[in-house]
Amino acid sequence: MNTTEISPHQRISTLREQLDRHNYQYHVLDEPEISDAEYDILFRELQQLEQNHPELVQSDSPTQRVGAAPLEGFGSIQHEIPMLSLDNAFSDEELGDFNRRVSEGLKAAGAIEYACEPKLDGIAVSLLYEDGRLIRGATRGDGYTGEDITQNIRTIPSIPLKLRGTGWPARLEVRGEIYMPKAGFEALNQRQQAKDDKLFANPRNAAAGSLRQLDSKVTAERQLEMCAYSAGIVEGGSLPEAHGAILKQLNQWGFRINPEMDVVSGVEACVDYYNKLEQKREQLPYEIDGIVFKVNNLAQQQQLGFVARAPRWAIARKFPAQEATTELLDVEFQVGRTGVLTPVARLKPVFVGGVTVSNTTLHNMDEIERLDLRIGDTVVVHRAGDVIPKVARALADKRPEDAREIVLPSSCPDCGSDIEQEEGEAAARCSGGLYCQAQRKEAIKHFASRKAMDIEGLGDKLVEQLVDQEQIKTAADLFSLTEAQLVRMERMGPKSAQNLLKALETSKKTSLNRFIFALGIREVGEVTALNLANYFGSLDELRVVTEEALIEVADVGPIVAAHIARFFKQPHNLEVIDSLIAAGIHWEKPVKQDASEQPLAGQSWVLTGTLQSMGRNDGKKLLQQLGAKVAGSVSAKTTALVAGEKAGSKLKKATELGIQVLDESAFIELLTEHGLQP
Ligand code: 9MJ
Repeated sequence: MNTTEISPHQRISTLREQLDRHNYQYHVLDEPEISDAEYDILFRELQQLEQNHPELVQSDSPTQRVGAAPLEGFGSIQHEIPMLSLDNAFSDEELGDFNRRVSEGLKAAGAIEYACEPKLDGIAVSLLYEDGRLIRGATRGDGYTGEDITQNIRTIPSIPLKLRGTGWPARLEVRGEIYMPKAGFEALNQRQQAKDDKLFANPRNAAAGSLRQLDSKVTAERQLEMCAYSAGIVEGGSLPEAHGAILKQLNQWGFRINPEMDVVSGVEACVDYYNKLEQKREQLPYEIDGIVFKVNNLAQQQQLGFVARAPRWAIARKFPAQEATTELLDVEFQVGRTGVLTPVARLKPVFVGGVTVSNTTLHNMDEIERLDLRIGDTVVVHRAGDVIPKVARALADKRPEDAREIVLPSSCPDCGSDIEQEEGEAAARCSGGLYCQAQRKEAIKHFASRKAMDIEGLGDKLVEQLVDQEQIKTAADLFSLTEAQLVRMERMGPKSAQNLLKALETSKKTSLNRFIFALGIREVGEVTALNLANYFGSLDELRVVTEEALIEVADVGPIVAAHIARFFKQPHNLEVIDSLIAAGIHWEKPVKQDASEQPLAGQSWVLTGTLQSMGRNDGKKLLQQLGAKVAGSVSAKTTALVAGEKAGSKLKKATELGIQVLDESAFIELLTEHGLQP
């Protein structure tokens, strides 16, 4: 058809349809079909046409999501059907009690079917659609009366202004949670900081603050999402008979539903679901504070009914709180393998994130300054998932009069040597080297660790005792230990002593890269150790190497080269190495490999999204082992992109630039081809 034949009215209608569909693909299905730039071109064309033909503007046009004139205040709205809250369960037992009450209430002998959904930490809302058009949006409020936030709701791209498809009831109330994804929250706080504006404490507060704007143009600038989780009013039509099926139907009508939603049978499966999501929690792009379990069958829901203000057919199994307050009792300085002093917070024991925390690292003095910490402060401790708990902030208004400043010691708390701090470095170090017993202990622990010499049964406590009692001074002394010496140590019987001696013997057969890593040279991790082993092929070559030669090795820059060269110049290091070799440590000669011969030499790779079989960092190390450089962002120089689940903008950019993209299985195939495994 000739374009001149298309009327503005027709073109506007086509553009609206296209934009609505792309909006749905992007915000509801997470499956964009076009780039942001292409979307913007269509959007601008529609905007221009509507400007030229104001009579054709409609309130549900995609251009109308930018916000309307500010309000004086919010009107209030009575919920025709109250918006109830959920009962909580704080343990598997309490979840079991809930399941028992449900079974008894239903007089059911078999397993109950439950719909499981992550519990989003946001603001509950109600959206009313009449004849498929959004006519009203309200907050939950106290469950009976909420605030009219229609103008703000209309700016949220994952909320349909008109329903998609067909078959919706003439009056339909959709309920769900409005939340701010973690990325949007970080970006918002960065913008706030740049403007010297107040920061939001968490995504929930940011979402609430953004929704409570009288000026909806402000709301429009915030990255809010809405996820539907139930229906309220249903008139002039009907919905499916099960909760899971209702959500799928809502999804088809244009609502985002949680992709993790699942329907399972029986309470054990609910516990499994909870555990699985707890593991996944940190990787989710939004914050959740538990799992909601709902009896799936609607007839059963009706049979169970309500108690007080919560349904009997649903429960929120809460994750352990990730934050708790406690007192900072003291700060001690620990000396690490390379002499770095690490301040460690001694805390009044506090239960957080499912464990009791009584001490945690403060990393360095810069961190203490950033947190403005004093001994005696009340602090907020944060522990998420399996990560190390950290002091998130101090509560300034709770600081006692006698709070003490935290000062870096001027001499090593272990050996008394001077403490030095290099210009521009956050870390302070003990200058004692291997004279310092603390450094020696850490060096031996590192030598014995799993990724180094892998000496089974030689735990940290035992190393500490052996050094404290002067049974060993260096790693080489480990190999002349006797059963008689070992059985004198705490918790060491003849059997464990014999096992340890056996493990020491077994560890003597190793590989050059493990041995280099075990030496504990500053900045030489596993990957660098492997690159060094492959490049030089023998320890003798490495011992006499110059800094210039070292720089040729993949992954080695001038600073690392200087550390390596310095290490091999120190007589006592060479003595220890000689004793280790004399004790019988040996390896097969690696095939000497030029850096340029590595399979991915000269290539630049990027990793994005979530990988199931390994962490992103592991993936990075494996790529480096194959000789690739691993970059943080996609550019024209990128050779290939590994895209895990939920890959976002990097994947989009790589596709736009025509860069090779590998999914997880293709990546694993590549690794296996080169003899590596995740
Ligand atoms: C949240 N917050 O994610 C409910 N919720 O159902 C989910 N909240 C809910 N369901 C009935 N997924 C009342 C509240």
